[in-house]
Amino acid sequence: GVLAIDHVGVASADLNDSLAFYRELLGLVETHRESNEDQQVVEVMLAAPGHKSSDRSNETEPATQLQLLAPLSADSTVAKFLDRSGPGMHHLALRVSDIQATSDRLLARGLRLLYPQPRAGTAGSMINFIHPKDAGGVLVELVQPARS
Ligand code: MC0
Repeated sequence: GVLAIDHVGVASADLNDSLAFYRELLGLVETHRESNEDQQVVEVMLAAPGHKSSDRSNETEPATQLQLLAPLSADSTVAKFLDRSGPGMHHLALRVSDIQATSDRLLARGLRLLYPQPRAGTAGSMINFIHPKDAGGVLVELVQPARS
């Protein structure tokens, strides 16, 4: 099932501007940065100070994070989103314990997932997406974290 709200993805046309806002002005802490060639994005993860979001050693789930997304190419999904909608909220990611089991349950209900099999997400995670038209207008990402 769903363990937590993993992150909220925000599409950014300029990572430096977004970091000036969220990191410098608001004091969020950068926890991770990665280029994902498959998704054609650069992503920066930010957490509230005091949360060690990469620490999975304790019992509690890591904090919900903010994921800034900037396109790596003009034909990427995030570039297309920026062209159409401008910068802003892009997706809601739910952390699941078993992405295959959750996917099977959704597919059995007739919902569309974007990929036939999970793909590589941030920090070794496995990800898939529910089509926004089957999720009340929200692009919902399913993310199964890498085992620690
Ligand atoms: C498009 N639509 C959205 C949307 N993007 N609705 C809500 N949120 C979004 N982000 C709407 C469009 O406005 C349109 O509605 C309808 O969905 C279908 O649009 P389309 O033109 O057929 O499709 P596209 O080409 O815009 O693609 C949308 C789609 C695409 C969701 C399929 O963005 C996609 O494949 N996304 C999954 C991959 C992704 O987003 N990667 C970046 C994050 P109307 O009403 O106009 O018909 S990668 C990531 O997050 C990784 C690093 C991680 O977390 O680990």
